[in-house]
Amino acid sequence: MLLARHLLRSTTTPPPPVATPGSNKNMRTSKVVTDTERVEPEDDDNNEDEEDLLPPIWPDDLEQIPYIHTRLTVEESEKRSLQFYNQMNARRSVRFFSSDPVSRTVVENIIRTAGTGPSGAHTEPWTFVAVCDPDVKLQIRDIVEAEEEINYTKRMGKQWVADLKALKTTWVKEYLTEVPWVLLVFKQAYSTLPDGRKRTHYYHEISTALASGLLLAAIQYAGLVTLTSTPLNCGPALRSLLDRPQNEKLLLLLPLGYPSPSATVPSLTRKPLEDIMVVV
Ligand code: IYR
Repeated sequence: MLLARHLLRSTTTPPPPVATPGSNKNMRTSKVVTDTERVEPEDDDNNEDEEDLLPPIWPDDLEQIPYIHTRLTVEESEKRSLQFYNQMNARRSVRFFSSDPVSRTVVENIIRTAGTGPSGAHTEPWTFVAVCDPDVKLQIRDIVEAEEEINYTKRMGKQWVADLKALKTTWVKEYLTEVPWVLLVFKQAYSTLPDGRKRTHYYHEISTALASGLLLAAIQYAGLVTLTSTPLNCGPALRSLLDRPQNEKLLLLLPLGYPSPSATVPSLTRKPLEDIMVVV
């Protein structure tokens, strides 16, 4: 049987990640449910015991409701897609921020927008922490700068540091205490049921990354700027500072605000369409 399975696997296209029932027992393997990677169940995990199964996330008889859709004309669609592209093409990663305030309502709306992203089995495996408290921003800065200094001088290596030189990025992150808001995006690997059993959040990393893309678009659309950063090795300290639970891991840290009047950005261009699109 094992051999048959093996042969089958080697002659067919790879199966999608194996859906683990999310029981405690399977958390050993569901740890392996790392997003887009293939999952090999452990041999002794083949027989999913009925009592191991969690109730499905959604009931089998979940109601289907009409999808509300307004059809645009081709002309309108072309016009809007071009307008949206122009708006998004003006987005840049900005490293110089003004301390001008940004209303909480705007922050709530952009996070609502991020929360519209698709997610594996609609598990919505994300938490967006919006920090406006100056003390907490200072502590975030201290944590990030201390780690980034080690990153730049020891962990990243000469090639990486050389590749970043023109971008004028360093381990000093003044903007973290200047901006009105710092957003921290956490991915949730699983959730815990009231009885303590753990439910796997399928594709939690890609789902949260997709939601973060929507967050960036919403920030741009709201007339604000950000810097998409992935502070290497800062996750555990920031998670504990912000009192986030064990199932959450930091994915991104984004200062949010207005650009300072003297803000500059590196003169970079984007790949032309021909280089990023293949029509088959
Ligand atoms: N995380 C560091 C280093 C860094 C890495 C990349 I790749 C960049 O595009 C920019 C910076 C930092 O934020 O400084």
